[in-house]
Amino acid sequence: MELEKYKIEAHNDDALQTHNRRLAFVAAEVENAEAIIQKLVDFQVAIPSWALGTGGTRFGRFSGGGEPRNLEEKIADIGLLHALNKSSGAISLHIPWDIPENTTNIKALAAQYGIQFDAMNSNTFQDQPGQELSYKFGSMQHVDKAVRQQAIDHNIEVIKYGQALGSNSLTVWLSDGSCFPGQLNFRKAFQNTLESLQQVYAALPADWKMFVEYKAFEPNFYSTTVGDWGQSYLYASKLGDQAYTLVDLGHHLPNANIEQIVALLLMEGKLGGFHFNDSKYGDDDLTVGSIKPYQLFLIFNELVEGMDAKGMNHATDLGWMIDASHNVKDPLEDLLQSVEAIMITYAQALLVDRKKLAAAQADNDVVTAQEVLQQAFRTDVRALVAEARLRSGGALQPLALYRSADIRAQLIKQRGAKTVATGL
Ligand code: PSV
Ligand code: MN
Ligand code: MN
Repeated sequence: MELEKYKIEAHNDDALQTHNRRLAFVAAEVENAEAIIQKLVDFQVAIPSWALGTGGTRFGRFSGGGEPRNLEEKIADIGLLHALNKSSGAISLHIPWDIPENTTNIKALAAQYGIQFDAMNSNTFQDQPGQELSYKFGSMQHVDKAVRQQAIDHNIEVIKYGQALGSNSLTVWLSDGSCFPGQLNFRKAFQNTLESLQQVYAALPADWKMFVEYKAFEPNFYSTTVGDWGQSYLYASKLGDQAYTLVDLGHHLPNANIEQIVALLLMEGKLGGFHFNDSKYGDDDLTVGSIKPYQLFLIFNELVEGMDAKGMNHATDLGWMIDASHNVKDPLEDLLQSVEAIMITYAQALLVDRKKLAAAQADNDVVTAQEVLQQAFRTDVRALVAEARLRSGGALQPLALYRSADIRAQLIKQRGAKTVATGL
């Protein structure tokens, strides 16, 4: 379904007076409101195809109604999000969950909604029906060369789909590892993985990037062969200039200092992409900003500082994506909340008084350094984010409009009350 333009306009007319009052207040408070609004207009966050259905856990899945039943409907859902917030203009596909039957038609459909194809994701963590060899004991790390070759071939096939759709990056997340001590020779597993990744890297088009995503544990619970940023950095460095580390916020051991990891990877020119989510315990994939908003701010603070130091373009030089999905919320509402949290936090990071912070650091003035950061974090920038949406043709209050327009009810009417999106 599509959200008619007049509904957005009517919603904005109703909300405009209150919005203008809030905007005037924050614009008077901050120095660079116009520049921040423009940066927010430019910033786009890709939506993963697998976040549009209820995620579930290994204990169960409670399907929601009106979930997209195929790739076309997933694109339509992201089209809805993008119409509402104008910041979700890209989709990230997972193959084989999202195999396009006809890439030309799919590309044209996405273009109708103003949606581009973000990073392509390969899947060698599940066995597919009819698959010749099993990934039970890993894919690129496997002791059997034939299994490794199957994983390599799959990744090259994913690149081909991506080329046909106009994507320009491949994210490789491997669940490879071991569940028990002694199961695996760590060095051989690393070497096999490196050699396999090198084969895929050799097939990468010249204008593509390859993202090596790490994760501390799950589904393997003793060791993971790309388990942390050090290992990912090692692979990416050995692979070459087109390979980068991808940071998924949920993939660290508890209390990891993710902002420091981000700062150093950026310094080394090896940070490639980001998967946003939030978590309390492990890879919980909860709504961005729902559990640790200050940590998210500290990460964005490093991103802005590190990218500016290198003269990087915030909007285009890193891959920004949400990687979250779970059991209890309407997935589209969850994604609207996640994008909003990202935009708010990005705006707050842009507010940080960098000169004052650098001076405080040079003086070992710990108190002022904290004051500078928290001054930005505690500023209510929601009106700046809303203004960026308004200028781009989106809705002032996307979530409120989603509810008042009864979008989920219409999706259920179209697609049925018991639908299961393909994916996790
Ligand atoms: C793994 O936990 C992960 O974060 C990777 O990005 C996967 O591709 C994605 O989730 C979906 O399973
Ligand atoms: Mn991820
Ligand atoms: Mn994950």
